[in-house]
Order: sequence, then C-alpha cells, then structure tokens
Amino acid sequence: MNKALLIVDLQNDFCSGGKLPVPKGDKVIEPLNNYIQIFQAKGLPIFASRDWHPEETKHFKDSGGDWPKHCIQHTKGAEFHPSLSLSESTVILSAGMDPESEGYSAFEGKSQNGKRFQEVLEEQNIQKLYIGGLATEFCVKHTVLEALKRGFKVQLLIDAISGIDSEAAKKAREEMITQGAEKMTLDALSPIRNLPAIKTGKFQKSR
Ligand code: VGL
Repeated sequence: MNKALLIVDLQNDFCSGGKLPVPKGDKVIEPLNNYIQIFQAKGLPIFASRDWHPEETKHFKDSGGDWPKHCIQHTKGAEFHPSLSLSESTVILSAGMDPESEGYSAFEGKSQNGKRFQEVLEEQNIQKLYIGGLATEFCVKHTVLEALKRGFKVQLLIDAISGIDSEAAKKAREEMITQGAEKMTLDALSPIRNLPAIKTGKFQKSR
C-alpha cells in the first residue's frame, strides 16, 4: 500500500503571532519535522496543504463568516511556518480559494499545476495518508473525514495536531477515530529513533 504524509495548514497565521493563532499550534512543528525526516528517508511523498484565501470570501467575518481575515494569498501570514522543514519536493495544495466555500478540506485543494489532490493521489497510487497539522477540529477533521469517505486509509498523527478549542478538538479526534482513522505517534512509527544514542565511552567501559 503506497503511503504519503500530509501536513495540514502549518502557516504563520495559525501559529503564534498570526491572525488566527491556534493555541499550542507551534508545538506540532517539531514532531512534524520528525515525520518529514522519516518520510524523506524512505523516499515517500510529502504533501503540505495551505489555506489560500482571496481578500474576500464568505469564510471571513466581514462577509458573514466565522473568521477574522487570515491566510490571504501571497501574504506573510499565508506562508508556511519558517521552522517547518519542507523540502523542494513537497507538493503544495492550495485550498480555500473559492470565495463561496469554507475550503476546510485539503481535498478541495489544488497542486501548483492545477491538479486536484485526489488526482495527484491516484496518479501515484497512494492509498494511505498520514495526516497531521492545524487545526484539529477544522481543516484536519474535514480532510481526514473526506479522505476516509473517499476510501483512503488514514493514520492520524495524534502527537502532531492541535485545536483552537480543546473540547472541540477532543470531540473531533474521537469522531475521526470512530469514522475509521487510526492513531499514530512518532514512537509507534519509528521506535528506533527514540533509543538513546550510544555513548561510546560507556559502551567501551562495559565490555
Ligand atoms: C482553519 C479555521 C479557519 C484550519 C482554517 O486550517 O483548520 N481553521 N480556517
């Protein structure tokens, strides 16, 4: 089964100092960088979705929506967080471009060359997605549920997601699991990474 990593909306506006900061949002960057490293080492594809809104959309408060303006195309706030170590080969999916849609799901996203996410996944015969990012109860949830609905297997990276509201995030997590997502952590994916490094001196002494 072909696997891929999908990082959802790790953008400046959802991190501290941004327009719609997710509390503890920055904390998922380090584990995500570890997942990136693992997938890169195995030569597996990595996708990063981004909220990519026009100046005006029904998603924003000033047009009757729920949210302050955030992740406006080509602004600093819409850039991926500088500490996220995405490589050149990462496929970027831009979502939320339709002013008539909330655009929460990465499946509404399109790659740089205009292909729908579903199309890109089919081309590479990817059937299993490892999903982490922000925010648990919005873009992560909508993306995970949509992936399951479309028949993909989903591994939810529970050590690399964070929500805006902790109760809502907890509920969203439960819903994703009930619908068929499996919980995944760094330790479970790559236990070998967490072994303490061998200290040569000690090693020599104990022989
Ligand atoms: C998101 C709230 C508003 C998300 C996007 O990326 O989860 N949340 N827009």
